[in-house]
Amino acid sequence: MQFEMPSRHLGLKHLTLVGCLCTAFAALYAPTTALAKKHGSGQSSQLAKTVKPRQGAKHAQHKGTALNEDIHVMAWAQEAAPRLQLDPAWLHKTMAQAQRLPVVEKLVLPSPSPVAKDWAAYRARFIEPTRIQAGARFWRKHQATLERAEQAFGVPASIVVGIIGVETLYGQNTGNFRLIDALGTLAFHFPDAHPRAVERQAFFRSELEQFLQLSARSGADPLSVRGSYAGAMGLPQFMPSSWVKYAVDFDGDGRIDLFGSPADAIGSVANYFKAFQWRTGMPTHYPVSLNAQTDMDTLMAPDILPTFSVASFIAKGAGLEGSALAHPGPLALIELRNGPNAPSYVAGTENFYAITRYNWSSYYAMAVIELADAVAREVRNSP
Ligand SMILES: [Ca+2]
Repeated sequence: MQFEMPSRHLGLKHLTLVGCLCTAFAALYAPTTALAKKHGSGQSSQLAKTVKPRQGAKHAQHKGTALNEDIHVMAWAQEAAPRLQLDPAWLHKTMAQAQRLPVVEKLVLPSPSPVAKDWAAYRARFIEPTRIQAGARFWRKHQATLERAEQAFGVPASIVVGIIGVETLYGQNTGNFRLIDALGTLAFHFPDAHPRAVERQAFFRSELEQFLQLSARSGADPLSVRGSYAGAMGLPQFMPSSWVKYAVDFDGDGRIDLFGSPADAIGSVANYFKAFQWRTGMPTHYPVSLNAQTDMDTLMAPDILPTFSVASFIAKGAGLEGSALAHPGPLALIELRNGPNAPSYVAGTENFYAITRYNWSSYYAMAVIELADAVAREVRNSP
């Protein structure tokens, strides 16, 4: 899932949602690259030894050519094995079976004919009965785990449910690209036509390396792991670097399995937000009213980065009411465009910003929040 959307403070022109929706949204919003997940080392984590494909899941065979036809790949493997402390024979054997996939190279490029951003159209994809019902089932089934995660990490159950729903429809769409092919392609053949090709290729090279280390450490077969075309894995669509840094064993079975353990996925999403400074009890956003005198240039300049105190927000002509007037932290004026119609605006808090650390898009964040609310209502109203 990707689009061309602003994230000015990050210097990104194009944003990407990682996951199952990539293909669906490639048509609607220009696809690019970019993943919200940051690099890092940290706790020891591992891939499940056996990654079982979802029953009945179809693994489309993506057509490609042998990745190691490129001499750079084997030269890299030579250099990388000692640096990554990987068995050279294992690394060579693994990379010899990796495929360069032209479809992946296409998917990371911005659309040649971008469609105007349209929050209403975007929203309609996620806030709909099938996803809300699936979310309510997930919530009821995992209620005790969600409550435990809320206690442990301070992140509301609804937000965790919203994320897993937007990312993979509660595990129904976790992606069918072999990780080794997706990451191998982007690590060595990231399309030059992309405006940030050099930087993105380096990012994916690092993700590939972390994926290989993760596989080797846990004894998992790297050729059996599948995910999005951009290399995101499991129910929460974690990139390898996020898996290494933020994934947790939340069902206590001694391993981290973001594919087969909803509990590990729930704990890992909550831990991710805790790491990105989720503020327990703080709303994500408030309604805001604007008028002809509102100083839009100043208010829009920091984009989604919360910058303005309540007093400063109001002084610049952005009206707030009720509990928003007592909000303790900085706010951002969030603009959601509606195609040819007038944009929608909200006042985003630090927690709105935290959701955009999962995926650098205010449209994504708003979809997560609204799905979270819709599922919470459904669970309340028909327990
Ligand atoms: Ca586990």
